[in-house]
Amino acid sequence: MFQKLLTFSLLITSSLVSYGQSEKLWYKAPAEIWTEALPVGNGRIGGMIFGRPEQELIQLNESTLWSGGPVQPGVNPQAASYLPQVREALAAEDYPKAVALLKKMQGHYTQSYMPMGDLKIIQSVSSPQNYYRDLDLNQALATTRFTSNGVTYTREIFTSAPDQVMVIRLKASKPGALSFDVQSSSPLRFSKSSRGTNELVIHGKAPAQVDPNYYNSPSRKPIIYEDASGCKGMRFQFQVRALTKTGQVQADTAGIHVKNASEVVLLVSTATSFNGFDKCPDSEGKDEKKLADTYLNQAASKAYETLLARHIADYQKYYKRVTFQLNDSNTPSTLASNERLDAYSQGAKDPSLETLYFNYGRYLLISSSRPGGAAANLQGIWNHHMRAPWSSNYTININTQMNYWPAEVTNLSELHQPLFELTKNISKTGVQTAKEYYNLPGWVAHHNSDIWAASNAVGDVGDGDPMWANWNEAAGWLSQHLWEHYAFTRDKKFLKETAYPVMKGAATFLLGYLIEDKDGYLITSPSTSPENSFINSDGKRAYVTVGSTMDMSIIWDLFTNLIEASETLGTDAEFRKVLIEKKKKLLPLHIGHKGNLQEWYKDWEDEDPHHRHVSHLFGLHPGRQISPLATPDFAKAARTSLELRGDEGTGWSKAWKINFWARLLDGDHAYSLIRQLLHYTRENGTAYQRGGGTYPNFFDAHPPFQIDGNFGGTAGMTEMLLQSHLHELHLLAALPKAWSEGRVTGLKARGGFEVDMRWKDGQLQSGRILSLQGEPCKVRTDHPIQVKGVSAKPQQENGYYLLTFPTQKGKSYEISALK
Ligand code: FUC
Repeated sequence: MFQKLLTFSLLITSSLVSYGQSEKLWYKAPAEIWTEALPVGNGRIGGMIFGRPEQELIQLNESTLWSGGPVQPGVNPQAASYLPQVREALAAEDYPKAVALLKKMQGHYTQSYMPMGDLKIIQSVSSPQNYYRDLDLNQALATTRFTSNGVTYTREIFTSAPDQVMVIRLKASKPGALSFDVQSSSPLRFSKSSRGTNELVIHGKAPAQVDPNYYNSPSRKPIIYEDASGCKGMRFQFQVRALTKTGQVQADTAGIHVKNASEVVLLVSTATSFNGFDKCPDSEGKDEKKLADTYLNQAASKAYETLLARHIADYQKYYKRVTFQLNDSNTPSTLASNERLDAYSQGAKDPSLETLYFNYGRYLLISSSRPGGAAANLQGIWNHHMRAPWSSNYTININTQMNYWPAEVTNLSELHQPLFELTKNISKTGVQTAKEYYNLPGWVAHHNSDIWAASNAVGDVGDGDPMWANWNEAAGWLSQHLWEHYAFTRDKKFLKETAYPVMKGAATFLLGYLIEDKDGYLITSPSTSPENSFINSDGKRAYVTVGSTMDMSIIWDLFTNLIEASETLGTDAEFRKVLIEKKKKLLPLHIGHKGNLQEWYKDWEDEDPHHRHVSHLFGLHPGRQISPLATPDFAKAARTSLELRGDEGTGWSKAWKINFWARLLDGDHAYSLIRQLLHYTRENGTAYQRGGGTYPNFFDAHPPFQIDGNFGGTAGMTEMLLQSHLHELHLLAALPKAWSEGRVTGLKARGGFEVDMRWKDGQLQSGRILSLQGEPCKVRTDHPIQVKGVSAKPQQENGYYLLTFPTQKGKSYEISALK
C-alpha cells in the first residue's frame, strides 16, 4: 500500500509545501519504522506518530515512567576501603591491579526509562490516495491527510502543556464518513477497562528492576516485576476518551468504536505514581488515577479550538523567541524531508535544511523538557524499547549535559530547569555515595544516573568496566550548568539558593579527593578519560590512571566558577581563599609530543586515535579554559588533537566537534561537521551505514537514536553565530563561507544580552543588542561596527575590533557596520 501512496502523493505535494522550508518535516508515505515516525511532546507526554491511514499507531511515553524505585543505600559497604589500595596500585603503575580493585568500588546499574503504550486507530480505508503527513514546528502540530473514495480524511495531533493531554482530531470531508476503532495496549504489565460509552483505560505497572541492554546478570532475569525485598514498581494509567457530536460511539475493553461520525476528538490523558526521586512509587506513590482523571475532565470541558489555541500560545511563547534564516537555496519544493536529507547527504546545497535542523533542536527541547518535569534523557522522552539502548538513562559523562547546551543560548532558559532539579537530587544521593564509596564529605556522581538520581559507580558491584563506570567527575560538569544559568540570566537568587550550595558540595568532595603528585601538583586518583584508553609505558592497553586532562579541566572550571560565584554573592571568603590556593596547584594542561593537547597524565599513545570521546578538550568547550584569543598555544594544541581524532564519530561526537571547531573560530570546519551530522542514515542499513547521522524523522543517529546529537548540533550552530564565554560578545564568531548571508534574532549571551544580527557577504550589516541587566557590553567583530547613540569607537586588536559601551537595563542598542 505504501508504494502506492508514494506514487499518488506527488500530485498534491507542490501546493502544500513552501519553497525552502525550515519549519516543517513532511513525508509522502507513512512511517514504516520508528525512526520515520514524528515526535510530539509537552515535556511529560510523548507520542511518536506513524501516520498510517488504516492502522494508525501512536507510540506513547510519559517522562516519569521508569523502572525501579529510590536508590538503595548500603549496597557495597566495603567500597571506600579499596580507595587507598587503588591509589597505591596507581602510584606503582600497576594498572591491572588498579582496575581489579576499582571494580570493588561499584554499586548497582541505573534503572531504565520505560515505554508506556500504544494507541491504535483502526480505520478501514480502501486505496488511500494523495497521502501527506507533516510536523509543523511553528505550531507543534502533526497532520496526516489522505483521500479515499472521494473523502478527505485529516488527523491533527498535538500534546498540550497547558492542558496536559494529547489531543487527536479526526475529520472527514463528507458528513458521516468517519468510522474507526481505537485500541490501546502496553508493553508493560497492564489491564484494561472501559468507562461509560466513550472511554478506554489502561492500568499498568512498571517493572521493579530492568537491567541495561548490554548486561545479562548470571543470577536474575533482566526484567523483574516482583521484587520481594525492595520497593515495588511504578503504577501508571492512560485513558482515552472519544468526543463527538456526530455518529455513534461505544466502548468496551476491546476499544472505542466510532461509527458514521464527521469529526471526532480523542483526548489521551496519562499519569504515573512517581512522587519524587526518594519516594517509593508504589507505597508512597501519587494517585495516578486521580491525576489522569483530572487532566482528562478539565481538557474535556474545553472545545478543540480552545485546546489548540492554548497549546499554540504556550508553545510559541518559547519557539518564537529565536529565528534563524540563511540565504535560500534552490531546494525543489517537491522533495519530502527524507528526500531532501538524502539529497543533502549527496552534496546538495540546502541552507534551509540546516535551519530546519536548528529549529528542530529547539522544538525537541520545548517538547521534552518543561519546568517541574523530568530532564530529557538519552532519547528525550521518546522510547519504545523495554530495554532501551543504555537504558535511555541519564548518561552524565557528556550526553545529558549536551541535551542542555542549546537551553541558554537559544533563549530557552526556563527549560534548563529540569536538569537543575535532577542535579539537586543527584547532589543528595551523591552525599551518601561520597561517604559510602570514598569516605569523603561533599557529593560525587559517576557516569550514569536515572530518575532516582543514582550517583554511584554502576556495574552490579564488579561487572562494570571502570573505563566508563568509575569516572567520577559528573558533579563538576553538572555544576557548570547551574553556573551558566546564572551567567546568562544574572539571577542572583538562583545563584545563591540553588547553584551555590550544589557547586560548593561538588568542590568539597574534590578538595578531599585531590592528592599531590610527586611534583606537588594536585591530581585526581583514580582517574579516567571517559571511555578511552592509552598504551602505557609497558606497551599495554590501560585506562585507569591519575590526573586525566578532563578531570583537571572540570575541576578548574568548577573552582573558577565557584570563586566568581562567591565573589558575586559576597560570601564564603575563607572557602574562596582555599579554592584560589588549590586552583593554583592543579595539574596544568600539557602539550604532547605530537603538538596535541595531552589527554593523559603522561604523554602516552592513544590506543584508539579516533575515539569518539574528546574529553580532554573540555576546557575548549563547554569549558572556558582554552581559547584561541586567550590561550593561543593550548588552542593550537586542541586543534591538533581534533585533527588527530578526525571528524568521524557517533552523532553526539560530531555535534561536540561542531562546538569545538566553532570555539576554535573555524566556521568552515564546523560547517563541514554539520554536513556530516546531517548525513542521511537508515535503520535497515540500506544506505549510509557509517556512524553518526540523521534518521528520516531527523532524530540523531548515534546510531542508534540518541537525542544528544540533535541538541548538540543546534547548540553548535548557535556557537558559530555568537560566543560569550570570554566576558565579551563575539558576533559571527565562526561564520562559515556557506552561510555568507543570513539573519538571526533572539540569541542569548552571557551577561544578560539578547542579540539580533543580519549579515551579507560574511559581514555583519546591522543588528540589535538588548541589555536585560544593564551591564557594560563588550563586542568583538571581524569588521568595525558602530552603536547608535554611543560615541565610543572600535579598537583594533589582533585582527579584530573591540567596542565597549555602557548599557541601561531594558534598553535596545542598534548596531551597524561602520562604513
Ligand atoms: C556513552 C558513549 C556512548 C553512548 C552512551 C549512551 O557510553 O560513549 O557512545 O553515547 O554513552
